Amino acid sequence: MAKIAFKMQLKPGCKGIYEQRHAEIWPELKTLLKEAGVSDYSIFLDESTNILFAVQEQSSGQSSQHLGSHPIVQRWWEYMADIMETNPDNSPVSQPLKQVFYMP
Ligand code: RM4
Repeated sequence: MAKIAFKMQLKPGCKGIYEQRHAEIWPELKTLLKEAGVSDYSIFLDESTNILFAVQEQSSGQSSQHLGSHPIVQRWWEYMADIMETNPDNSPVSQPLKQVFYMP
C-alpha cells in the first residue's frame, strides 16, 4: 500500500455543494475506486484558498486521478466540473504533493 496526496481547486462559494455531493457520492463510483485499489480516501478544504487536499491509500499504483478512462469517472468529473477548476476533459486540475513527514 502507498499513501499519496494531491491538491485540487474548488471554485469560490462552492464548499456547501461540494460537501453535499460527496456526502451523496455515487455508489458505483465508490465501488470503482475500491476495485481500483483506492482506500482510506479523505479530502480536506483550506477555506482561505479553496484548495482541496486529498490523501488516499492505493494498492495498485493507480490513484483516483488515473481513472479518467472509465465512464463512471468521466460522468463524475463532468458532474463536478461546474464547481472545480478543471482541465479541458473535465478532470480536476490535480497537483501531486510530496510527503515531507510521516510518523507511523
Ligand atoms: C473529487 C474529484 C476526484 C474524485 C473524488 C471522489 O471531487 O472529482 O477526482 O476521486 O471527488
